[in-house]
Parts: sequence; C-alpha cells; structure tokens
Amino acid sequence: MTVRSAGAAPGNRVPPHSLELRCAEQCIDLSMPRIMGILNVTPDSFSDGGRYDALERALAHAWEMVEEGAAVIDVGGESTRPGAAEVPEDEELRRVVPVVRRLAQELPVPISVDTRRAEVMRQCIAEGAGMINDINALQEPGALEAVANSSVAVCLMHMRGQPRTMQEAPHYSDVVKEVLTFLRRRLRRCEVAGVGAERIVLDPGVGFGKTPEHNLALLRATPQLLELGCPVLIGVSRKSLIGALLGGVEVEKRLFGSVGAAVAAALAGARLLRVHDVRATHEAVQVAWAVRANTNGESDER
Ligand code: 8Y7
Repeated sequence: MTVRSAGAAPGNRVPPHSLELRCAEQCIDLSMPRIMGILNVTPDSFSDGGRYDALERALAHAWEMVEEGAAVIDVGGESTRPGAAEVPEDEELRRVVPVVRRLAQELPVPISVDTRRAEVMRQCIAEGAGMINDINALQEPGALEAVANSSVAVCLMHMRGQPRTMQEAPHYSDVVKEVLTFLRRRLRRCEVAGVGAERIVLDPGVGFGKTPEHNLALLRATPQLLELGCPVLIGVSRKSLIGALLGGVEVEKRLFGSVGAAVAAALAGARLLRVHDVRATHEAVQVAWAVRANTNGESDER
C-alpha cells in the first residue's frame, strides 16, 4: 500500500492519504479520481413489475455503470433528497438487502450502501457490501459499532439538520470551519472505536443544509479537507447547486454542469465522485487527469 504523508498545501498534488481504499475483501485504487455510480432502489423503481423485476433492473443498471467505468456502486433505498420523508427500517431492508446480495455476488467492483441505520449496515455487510456511505457520519445508535466490527470502508458525510427540513434557511458563521470541525470529530470517534483512517472517506455533503455559496466554499476548501488525512468524496451530480449556477435549469438538464463540477472537484483533490451519469463523468475526468501534469509518479491511466 502506498501511503503519502506530505503536507496538503493548496496546489500540492501529492495527496496526504493512502492511494488505496480497502473495502473488506476488495480495494479501490485511488491513484486517480474514481467514479461511484448511483443505484437508487426507491419506490418508483418498484412501481411496475414488482420486486423481482426491480431486482433484475437494478442489476442491469449496475452492470451498465461498471461497463461505463464505475469503480464502486452506491446502493440506496431511502431517498435523502431535500424534503424527502423517512422510509421505515423494514422497508429499507426489503429494498436494499436482496440487491446488495446479488450485486456482491456478481459485480467485479465493491458495493457501497447508502444508509444511516445500523441494522441495514449489519445485514448488508453480511451480504458482502464493501463500503458504507452514511450521510449521517455513523451517528445513529450502533452504526459505529457495525462498521468497527467489520473491515468495510466508510464515507463520513456532513449534513446540517435532517433531509426533510435541511434546506430551510441554513446558516453558518464559517461553513468551512464548521464542516472541518465536524468531520475531524467524527474521524476521531471512528479511530477510537477501531475504524482507522485508512478505511475512511470524508465528504462535505454538497446540498445537505447548504446554500449555493456554502457549497462553493466547501468545494474550494477540498485541499483543507484533505489535510485530515483521508480521501475526499464529492457528490454534486444533478444537484440544485448546478441548477443555481446555470440560472435555474431543471434536473433533467444538469448533465453538462454536473460533469463540469465533477472535473473541478477531481482537480481540487477529490478522489471519489458520486454520480448518476457514469460514462460522461468518467470520460471527462480521464481526459482532465491526462492533461493535468503528472509530476508525482501517480497513475497516468487512460
Ligand atoms: C450524497 C450522498 C446523496 C453526497 C454522499 C443526491 C446519498 C442526494 N448525496 N452521499 N447521497 N455524498 N456521500 O442528490 O453528496 O444524490 S443523495
């Protein structure tokens, strides 16, 4: 494993984190920015054909994203969009566990599970998930222990408030400082519980209780976030930030803006990009990465 420990002054291109993320039995090579493909298994994907059909469609979509360049697939059964209502735990389990079981058996890449619940984490880890993506940074009872008793990777994300209400006038006196302090604390808690920095990814949580200005400040602060010593994940795909920056374009028309934001995040130091549009983002990032001068013997893949 390659561990780099040089400082992360802005413009320093040597990331101060491991270039490999261990995900239980698998591994994600972070020598260049990688794509996390989003796989939603939320109600509308059950509306026709029932659960069997939904499972087959989820598999097909996941395979498509892998063929398009995804290095990890993020399965989510609870809508965490602003304003979304909570899904009961038994329903989340029914949606997610069968999909994770099949994906872990069949796909060549690690499976990440987007959940806040310890029981969902435990069952998905038992079925072969390699990563937990927790928008609540393992703050639910039992969540930290569920991850500590395994060898999966975990993404700790910052969120202000709860999805249902988080976009109601979010206020910070210094958003960068507050997010950094939160993530530093959660990182320490993880380390004390036995979840070492080598399996942690940090995420400022674009759009989770933040205005467009907050989001931009956080994206620009990626080098500071990297100083905490973990890889950074950014999710901006189709989010309202893109709409706001493009004068209010609707969600179906945010592809080009989303790709631009992903490339910018990658060049700022993010090594995992959570996206809906895998091929477009992967190709744009590969080209941007090749153009970026390579002075540190890092992967020059294309
Ligand atoms: C993010 C996320 C969502 C993100 C991480 C959406 C589950 C909202 N966004 N997880 N999840 N980071 N780690 O629009 O930005 O995709 S859901």
